[in-house]
Formats: sequence, structure tokens, C-alpha cells
Amino acid sequence: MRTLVVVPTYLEGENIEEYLRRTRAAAPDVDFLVVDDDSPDGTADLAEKLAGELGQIEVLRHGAKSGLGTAYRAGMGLGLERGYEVLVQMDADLSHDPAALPSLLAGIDEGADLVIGSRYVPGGAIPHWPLRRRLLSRYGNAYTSLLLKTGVRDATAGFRAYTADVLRSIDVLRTRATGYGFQIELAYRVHKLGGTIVEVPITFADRRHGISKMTLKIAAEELTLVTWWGLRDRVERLRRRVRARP
Ligand SMILES: Nc1nc2c(ncn2[C@@H]2O[C@H](COP(=O)(O)OP(=O)(O)O)[C@@H](O)[C@H]2O)c(=O)[nH]1
Ligand SMILES: [Mg+2]
Repeated sequence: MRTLVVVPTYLEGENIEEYLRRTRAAAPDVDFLVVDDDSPDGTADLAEKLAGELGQIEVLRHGAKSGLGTAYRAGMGLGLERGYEVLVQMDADLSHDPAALPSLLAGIDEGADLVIGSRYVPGGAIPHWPLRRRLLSRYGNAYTSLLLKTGVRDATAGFRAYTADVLRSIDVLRTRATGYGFQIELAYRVHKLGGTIVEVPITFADRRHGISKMTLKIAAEELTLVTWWGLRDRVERLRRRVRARP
């Protein structure tokens, strides 16, 4: 199946080359779309240089930094327009082991609509994350699961593969999260639609170069959206129950 890996980048100049080389080696048939938000360290130029050498790599210069969700919407929009059948989400900082990509693609081959590289299913792990990030991730996932009831153990994970069909069905271009809440929003929409979600275990490595772009503001957007969707679902369920009464 024609597969596009969408890689959002902001200040990944120290990682992008190793990322592209190793991922190409792990999955030689996939194409790449790097969506860069005007990184002042020249990430886009480096990616373009590599594109000349490795081929099948496109760089989208997306403009000013406007959040992970916004970058993904642009990249996925382009991927769908170009007729790719499978779209992959992956970070450029090598937190997501390129060697695990084939196991995600195998899940799609076996019929899943969404395959999530999960830290929280048996076999998954996060060996070196600071306690603060560990707690944020754990509590974030617990809260999301309580409110949205998607059954997904790692709803905030950013290493994923989707069929183009499911992305079209959930109307991915009309999602609203600008930040990392995009991950939750997509899993939530696929679940609501009754899509098949499979989690495969991954070991999440901490980045070796550069810094995380996760901020309190991004976490606040996630929290607000999850709370809003959760309350909206409850009101809907209540309404249905009232209507169903004789
Ligand atoms: N284009 C774009 N990429 C972003 C933005 N924020 C984060 N990224 C990229 O998204 C991926 C995940 O971000 P990262 O900082 O590693 O988050 P963490 O792994 O949760 O700490 C990395 O490849 C980042 O370069 C953004 O605003 N725009
Ligand atoms: Mg990262």
C-alpha cells in the first residue's frame, strides 16, 4: 500500500538526518513528508539536502510555528490529496524507534483502521523519561480514558499509522486541536466512528538532541478539549435516554 510518513519538525536540525536515514533503512518503500514550521536552525534545508540524496522525501515549508496539530492537518491534507493509502505519524527526534515502523504497518495490513505504537500495553516501555513527563502522560491518559471511554491505553501517543479511508471518514481536516491534543482528537473520532484501533507495544526513547516543545499551554488545551468532549458525550447520552422514555 502506498504509504506516507508525515514528520512535523520544529528545531530538529540535530535529529533530522539520522531520523530520515534510519527510518528509510527500516522501511525502504515509504515516502516522507517533513512539515517544518520555519525552524530557525535550518531543519527544512537539511531535510531538503537529504531529499536530494535519498529521494522520496518532500519538505513542506509550513510557515510560522503554529502547533503540532496544525502541522499534521497540513501534512495529512497533502497526503490524502496525493492519493496515499496509509498515513503514518512520527516524531523527528528518534523517540519513536524506526525499527518499530514495520510492526505498525503490519497492523494496517491485518485490517486495523488505526494502529498506535503504545507505551502502556504489555511489552511497551518508557525507560528514561523525567518523572514530570511520566506523570503528565500517565494522568493525561487516565483522565482521557475516564472521560472519553475510547478503550485506548495510550491516547496521547504520537507514533501511529492510519488508513487514508479512516482519516477521510473522521474528517481529519476539520479537527480542531492545534497542539498535541490532536492525537487524542483523532483516536477519539476513530473510536466514535466504530473504527478498529490496535495498540502495538513500543519502547519510547527520550530525545538525545534538542528540547521538547511540550508546554503547559499545550497541556491546558488538551485538558480543555478532553473535558469538553467528555461533557458533550454525557449530555448526548442523557438526551438519548430521555428521548427513549415511553
Ligand atoms: N511543524 C511543527 N512541528 C512541531 C511543533 N511542535 C512540535 N513539533 C514536532 O513534533 C514532534 C514532537 O515534539 P516533541 O517536542 O518531541 O514532543 P515530546 O516528544 O512530547 O516531548 C517533534 O518532531 C517536533 O519537532 C510545531 O509547532 N510545528
Ligand atoms: Mg519527542
